[in-house]
Amino acid sequence: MSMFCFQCQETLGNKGCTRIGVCGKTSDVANLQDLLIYSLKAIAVLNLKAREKGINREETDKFLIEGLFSTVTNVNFDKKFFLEKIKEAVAVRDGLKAELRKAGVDVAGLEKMPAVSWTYGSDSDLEALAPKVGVLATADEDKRSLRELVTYGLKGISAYAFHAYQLGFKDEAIFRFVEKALAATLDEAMSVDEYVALVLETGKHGVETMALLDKANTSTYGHPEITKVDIGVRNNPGILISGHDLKDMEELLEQTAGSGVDVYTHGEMLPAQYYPAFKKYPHFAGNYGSSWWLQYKEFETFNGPVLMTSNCLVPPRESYKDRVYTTGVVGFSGLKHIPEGPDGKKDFSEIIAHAKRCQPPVELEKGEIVGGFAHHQVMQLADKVVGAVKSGAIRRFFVMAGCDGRMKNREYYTEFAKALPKDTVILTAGCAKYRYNKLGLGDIGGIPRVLDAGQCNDSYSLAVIALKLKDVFGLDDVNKLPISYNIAWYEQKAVIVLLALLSLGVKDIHLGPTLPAFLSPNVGKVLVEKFGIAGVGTVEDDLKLFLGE
Ligand code: FSO
Ligand code: SF4
Repeated sequence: MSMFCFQCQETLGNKGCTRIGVCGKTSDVANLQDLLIYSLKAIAVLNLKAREKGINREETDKFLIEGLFSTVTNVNFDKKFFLEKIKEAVAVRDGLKAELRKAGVDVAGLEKMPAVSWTYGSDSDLEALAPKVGVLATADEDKRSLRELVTYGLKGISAYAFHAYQLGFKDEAIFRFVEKALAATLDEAMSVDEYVALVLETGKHGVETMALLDKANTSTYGHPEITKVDIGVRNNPGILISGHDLKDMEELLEQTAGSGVDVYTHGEMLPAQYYPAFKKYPHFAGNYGSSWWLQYKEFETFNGPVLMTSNCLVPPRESYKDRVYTTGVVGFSGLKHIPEGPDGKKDFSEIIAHAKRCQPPVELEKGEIVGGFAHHQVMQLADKVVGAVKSGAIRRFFVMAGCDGRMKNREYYTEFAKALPKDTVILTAGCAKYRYNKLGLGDIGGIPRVLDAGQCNDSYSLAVIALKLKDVFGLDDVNKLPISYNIAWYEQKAVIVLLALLSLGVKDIHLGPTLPAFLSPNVGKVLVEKFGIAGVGTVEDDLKLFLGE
């Protein structure tokens, strides 16, 4: 075994990647990611103490969330990046120790924790330590499971907090919680029950973080509105932008204006099409292709440069590698990275010049897809929706949010969507939608049968919609609504979406295509008993179960 990672749904054999990641992450990178997390935990321990002394630096908060985000699946594969980040983390950690000493705090007690006191001389010291501080360093399988569940939730929180931060939105309480929870994963005295409580608290802060990002996105770019998105191509050369960062989207649209280059969205950037602020750009073309894992084909035929603003990056093929650019926390050795300038802005001129040398994209398909059903828009249609439910025209809603992935068993979601009775509506968010958003499932009295709220973080919108419908129908429990949850997960942002739903009291969520490998049998049992979490079965059996037939 040269590594151990089981943080995503595609982990090898649903047990763990031990030699190389199914995602393409090499073992040295996997181990260095573990060492970075270990270093961030030490910063969290010290920063909590520093806060008590009134020492509170925003750079430290940002460093923590950026570091956590960089270890999310398919974000950063670059060994050099992680070596640098770990060194920076040690410097931040030691800086905090020095400040605490200066403030009269005796750090000797904290230094008894190996995470707070280890030192290194060279890169090879880092590489020697890295394999020893990962997931398996926690021997007790239940504690390991709960610590990782919290850590993955924090990675999700950090990704969303980072996007909000880019737009100038931050919340001290979220930073503080990230530190508290990270520090708790080093606490040898914490019991299993205390960790279970921490898992729920993580979900609560997940809701707050998604609410913050929702506020950041909607107050900056307006509320998403019903939009028909072209899925064909135009005649100009184009730039394809993927990932989740709307600030990058805005800057790219601004800088490409009048250049003769069109901008297309890919994967999780599709929902950018729904924001009023972006619609004013005539060169903002449609959405090209589908979800992240098909990029090996779709980046090829796009012909022009691609900008990855967050996950999911797949190790690029040689044939198009020179056209892929990364930005933000995304990284891959050999790809060009566009950094943030000292003024906080990014310069995309190299990508624009590159696009001008390229052929226009090859057409993959023709037509339109409809989206933009985030909470604000849906609430404007509330009368119609409520009327349809009361008249029986809509029998049930199915929340099918989350992720897509490359495994064959995800065909389940397409088949499930096809098999749903015609008086049901799918509420979706995240890249999971690509399994059924082009099926032409029709509408119910003008309400489309697939309502796309946006990116995976916009699962928050679906929770808001459910809570508002609960009030409209005068119910005392969100679980009494005619809504079933059949959620697909892949990486750690989906983990925080799940924990957020649990913290809102949603029960009986079905999670697939497989249950997380990081849930030990006992932790899995707690989730089943307390929240009614279940896996997925066959389409036929699940439909009967959901529809009570
Ligand atoms: Fe998908 Fe990837 Fe948004 Fe995830 S592109 S899988 S949950 O990173 O982030 O939905
Ligand atoms: Fe394996 Fe997923 Fe970890 Fe990649 S992120 S190494 S696929 S468990």
